[in-house]
Amino acid sequence: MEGRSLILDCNNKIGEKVKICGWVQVRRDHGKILFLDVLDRSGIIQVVITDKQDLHPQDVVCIEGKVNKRPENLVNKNIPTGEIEISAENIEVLSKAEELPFDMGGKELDLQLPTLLDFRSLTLRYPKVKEIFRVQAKILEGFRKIAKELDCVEIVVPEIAASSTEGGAEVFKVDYFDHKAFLTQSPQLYKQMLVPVFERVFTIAHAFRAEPSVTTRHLAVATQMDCEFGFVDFEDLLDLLEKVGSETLKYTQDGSIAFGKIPRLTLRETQEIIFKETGRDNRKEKDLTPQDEVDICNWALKNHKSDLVTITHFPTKAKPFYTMPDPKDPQYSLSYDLLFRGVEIMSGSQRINDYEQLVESIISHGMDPKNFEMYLQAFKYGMPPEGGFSFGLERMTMHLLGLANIREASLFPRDMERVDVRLSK
Ligand code: AMO
Repeated sequence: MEGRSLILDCNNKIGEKVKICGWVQVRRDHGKILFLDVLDRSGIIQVVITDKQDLHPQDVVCIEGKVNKRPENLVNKNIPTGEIEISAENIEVLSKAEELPFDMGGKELDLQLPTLLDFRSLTLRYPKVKEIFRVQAKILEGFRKIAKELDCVEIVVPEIAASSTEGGAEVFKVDYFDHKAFLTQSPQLYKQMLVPVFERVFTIAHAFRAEPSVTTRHLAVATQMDCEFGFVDFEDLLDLLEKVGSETLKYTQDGSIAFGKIPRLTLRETQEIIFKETGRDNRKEKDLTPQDEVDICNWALKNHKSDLVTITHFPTKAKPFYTMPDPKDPQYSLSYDLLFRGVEIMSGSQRINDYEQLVESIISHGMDPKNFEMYLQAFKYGMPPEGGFSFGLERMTMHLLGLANIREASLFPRDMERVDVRLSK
């Protein structure tokens, strides 16, 4: 728009004439004077209008006017433009908005989750909702930055595959011309195939999970931030995952995160601590329960001043086929999870890189090696020791911001009950 100033830049234009463009956020009528809060990508500003105007929230406007200093007693310390306002001289309406289904002018958007999601293209505009996704963008940026610093090449991988990757029933089938195919449950197989190509790769990919249950921490489509490294051993992988996890979180510049040295515990050690601390005896379970995850994170924060804790050595049987059993005790595997503030945000492992062993593992997991033909090629023709991990973007966002439900951390969440609109409608 010709001559447009960004709202935040008006701070440097006191006394000048400007043209701002944005959305009407709030309308306040005070007798003959009308106050508007107008919002653009840089910020929000108060506009003073002295003639009659038919303007409503979410109308798109361009306003020309003079930037004035506000009287001392009317300064709003809560916003960066709180010391100024614009007295409108000319108003152009670029787009009229229909009457809103709910009030978006308050300090909080007081809506139940289903309504928040039913009106997603509207509610995402609300500053506090929008802020979630600015933070999410930072997480993505931070992850990319550290992955590149670690010499990983960014790859883009397919989302339709001939076989399921993580095993289990949680896989979406798709009609692929005259054939059946699957939506990838993770970029796993492809990132591994690319290790002999680049040694180190990373990708940000969708994970399609036909999760049959409705929980506050599962989506049917999640975003995974994956790395895979060649020529690494288990200790290297632990160092790498902790580095990627903490650097990604640091990049958000959220001052509330505790970055003490990250404790590393085996699953059994973790369960032992939980037994001692709480009396709950899960020492024979093959995974941590949600409450275990909360308890061990509280323990790590209290004893190590760390919001992160690494758990290793999950039972081999409970892990996907590509996971390397621990040569010292093959019942357990060279696998790890990273927990953050009470939830698993990352999972990964050292991989089986021997072709014969991998074929055996596929069979012992009840799958057919024929369905993994191209994947197995990579191992037939020279695969170094390798491993990697995957961070869940929405889980990280959720627990960084203390959101109650993972759906709030996904722009357009998919679950059993919703594909944009409610399926039961
Ligand atoms: P896993 O299945 O543990 O491992 O997934 C890795 C991370 O992705 C996130 N995540 C999810 N987030 C929301 N909803 C879901 N349904 C969901 N599923 C997964 C979690 C989880 O920690 N291929 C392996 C990783 C590897 O070994 O490199 C994998 O997908 O944050």
